[in-house]
Amino acid sequence: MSSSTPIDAEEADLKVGKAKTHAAGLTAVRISMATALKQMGPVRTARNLLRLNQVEGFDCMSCAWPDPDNKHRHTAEFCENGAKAVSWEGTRDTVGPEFFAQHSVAELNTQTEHWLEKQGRLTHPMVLRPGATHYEPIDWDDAFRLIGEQLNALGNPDEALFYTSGRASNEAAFVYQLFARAFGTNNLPDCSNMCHESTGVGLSESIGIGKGSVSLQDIHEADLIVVCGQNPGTNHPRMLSALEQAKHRGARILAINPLREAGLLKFNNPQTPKGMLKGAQLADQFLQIRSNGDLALWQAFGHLLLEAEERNPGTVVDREFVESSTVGFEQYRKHLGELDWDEVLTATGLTREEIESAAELLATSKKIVTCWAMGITQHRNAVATIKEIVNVTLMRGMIGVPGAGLCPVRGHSNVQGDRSMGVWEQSPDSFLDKLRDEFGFEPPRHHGYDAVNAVRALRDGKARAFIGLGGNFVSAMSDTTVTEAGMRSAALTVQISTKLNRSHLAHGSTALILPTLGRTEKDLTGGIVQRVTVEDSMSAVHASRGRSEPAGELLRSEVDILCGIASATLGDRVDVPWTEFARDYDQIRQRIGRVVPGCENYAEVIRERGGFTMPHPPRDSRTFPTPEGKAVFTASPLQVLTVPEGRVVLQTMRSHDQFNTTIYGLNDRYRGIKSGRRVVFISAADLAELGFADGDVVNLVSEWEDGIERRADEFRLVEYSTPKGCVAAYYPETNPLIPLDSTALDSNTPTSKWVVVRLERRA
Ligand SMILES: Nc1nc2c(c(=O)[nH]1)N[C@H]1C(S)=C(S)[C@@H](COP(=O)(O)OP(=O)(O)OC[C@H]3O[C@@H](n4cnc5c(=O)[nH]c(N)nc54)[C@H](O)[C@@H]3O)O[C@H]1N2
Ligand SMILES: Nc1nc2c(c(=O)[nH]1)N[C@H]1C(S)=C(S)[C@@H](COP(=O)(O)OP(=O)(O)OC[C@H]3O[C@@H](n4cnc5c(=O)[nH]c(N)nc54)[C@H](O)[C@@H]3O)O[C@H]1N2
Ligand SMILES: [Mo]
Repeated sequence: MSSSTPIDAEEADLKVGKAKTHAAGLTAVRISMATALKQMGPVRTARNLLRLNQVEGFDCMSCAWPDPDNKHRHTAEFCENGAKAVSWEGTRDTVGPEFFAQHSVAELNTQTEHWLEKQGRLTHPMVLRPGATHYEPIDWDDAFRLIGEQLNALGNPDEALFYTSGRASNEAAFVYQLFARAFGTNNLPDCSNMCHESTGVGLSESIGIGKGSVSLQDIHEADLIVVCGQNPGTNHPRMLSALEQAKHRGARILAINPLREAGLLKFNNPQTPKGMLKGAQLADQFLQIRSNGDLALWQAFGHLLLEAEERNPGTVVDREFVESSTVGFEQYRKHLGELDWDEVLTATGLTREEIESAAELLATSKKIVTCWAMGITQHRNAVATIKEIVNVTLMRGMIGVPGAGLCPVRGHSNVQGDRSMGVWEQSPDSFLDKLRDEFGFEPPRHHGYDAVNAVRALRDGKARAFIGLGGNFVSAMSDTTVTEAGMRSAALTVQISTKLNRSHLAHGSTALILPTLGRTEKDLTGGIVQRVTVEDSMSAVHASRGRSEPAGELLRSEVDILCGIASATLGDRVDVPWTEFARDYDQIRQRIGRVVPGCENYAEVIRERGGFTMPHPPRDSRTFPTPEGKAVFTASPLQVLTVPEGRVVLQTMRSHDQFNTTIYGLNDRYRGIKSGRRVVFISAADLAELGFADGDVVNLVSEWEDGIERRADEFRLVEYSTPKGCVAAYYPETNPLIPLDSTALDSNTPTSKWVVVRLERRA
């Protein structure tokens, strides 16, 4: 199977330089300002960048890292990549009816993701009628009516899919899931299914709640911060300020990653004169682990900590906590009593000494925070790995005490909030009961489709309509060929978007593009200044209000659009005041306050205090809402994934110049790549063994148990420091290689960090 992703002409100028050993610094400031000025002009730049992450400003959409308190907040509380996200949204270029009249869908399909988004902001609702070659303008009301007719014509409500990308506000998310359930389905796949789902599953099982247990204050108090499977220098640059402050206090950092990411090594903080001059050395120890070695590593940590406890009883295991608040410790201890070191060393590619010295850090530190992201969650055994991290955390009693805890670092700025609001294909009955009591209808109880199952349903003709609240499902999902074909077989696809992307072009028989306001823009729906609310990675909820002029007069807010669709579809089938909701979001917040656990008096609290932190029993009171009422030690078998002869394992990741499928530019500064994205980072040892050289161009062929060969063509090999057998390339170009069925056990997340490939010499 092959998918011909268009190739950017600029790729011809691809240049490979040396990888950097430190992150940020003056270059970052220069780049943020230059991008901002080019895209937005001076007035919008000043207005937007200075309001970023300030009290009464808007929440940066580039990641879910929390805002610092006033003591730690800078006047310019943004990073290079936040500035890029804001500038990208604030561009003065627009894409309207003339553009679509000029370019057919077929022609647009030959363009890259980078080109498509670069054309500017979508300004008009557009429709593509069955058999048409071009999108044409449509009135909002006609668009809503058309969608309503098509949804109501489906055989049953479960033929509709309601996808959410994690940028949607709490208000939009709440209205959206309410609409889907009133319509009659729990089909609410979201980007979380491709992202931190493994975290949610693993943490729910072991601590009873799927969210991280730390606040930013804990990071400021920790004496050991573990950063595992995460590239904060690019994806959460504001986290580097917190790490830098931690280092100044004398905290230590342990980094675990196959790549020596610049942001893990050293940071020159552009926000402080001290940082500018000296730069902070970040990782005290760096474990350059093989892909997927983390389960073995954390088992080895557990094993070594238990041994240390035996040598000096009472010094490593927090016995009081283990006895009073956990179950399963004895079983865990027995399980890890015997450890096959050969397996551990094979899986991790590390030496025993390296592992022992890291374990020593874990044994002797008093307050430990462990952070992780996609390098952990997007693996076959991701859930087991996360539970293993929890085992070590529980053993040391590092949860629910200041300065310690579990810190999954979320991606999209409101992905966590969307879940809290009920965007979940498996919402529990307790939530659905509340929804029923509040709105007087019976929500469906059977679980809906997650992202992977949504594609399967499209492929198998079980789903026929797709609504996307933001995002770019077609490019973000695995197995691009299957996903695209599935979308094309739908009767209806609707995308609520800010910019043009592939999901508008791989469309159903009838397709609509509904242009919406972004986070930075003034929302005057209903004639009043509206605010929305969001929840960050550390469960802090706060208000966000955009100030800049909308990119077009016809743009509507997400809430307004969703209420329009809901009202046109459901008429008076349910007793929900859609029109009032859209006129005043406080009305939605009042309902959130009555339905969503932990959000009591939501409207008032937001109005009066601007924000609050959601309850988290393990963090707040060391109580664990599991069926056992205690935190759970788990024993997982040690599986070591192996790679067949002559093959390598590919991890698919982000460059410094992208936000998921949004490609800002073709550089990856920290990794030394200029003007190109079709590169594969590979070790010198693999190059030698496979008979290739740096600079060779290859096709990637993925091999999977279904016998189908999936391909992505024309990638330049770049010699790089990565463990032997483990290569890396950017997503979304590599998504055609990931089989739809290759997912994490229990969470069904595509295994984006583990794809077995063969390199094929180009003739
Ligand atoms: N600027 C910018 N910011 C973003 C995003 C963006 O695209 N651009 N995306 C947002 C989103 S949605 C998300 S989810 C986050 C993603 O944030 P990250 O998780 O940092 O994103 P990735 O680029 O996927 O990086 C994965 C990291 O894990 C490492 N890794 C890969 N495999 C393994 C492994 O087996 N073990 C270990 N220990 N490490 C491994 C990789 O080398 C890489 O450093 O960032 C968010 N913020
Ligand atoms: N191979 C591989 N695949 C992956 C990953 C990986 O690491 N490797 N990572 C996965 C992860 S972690 C994630 S989260 C997903 C991301 O999947 P998505 O969230 O679906 O994708 P994005 O690229 O963030 O979506 C970009 C589009 O969102 C729209 N948009 C931007 N801002 C707004 C807004 O304010 N409102 C609305 N309505 N629309 C807006 C724009 O039209 C833009 O084109 O991808 C996943 N896919
Ligand atoms: Mo994500």
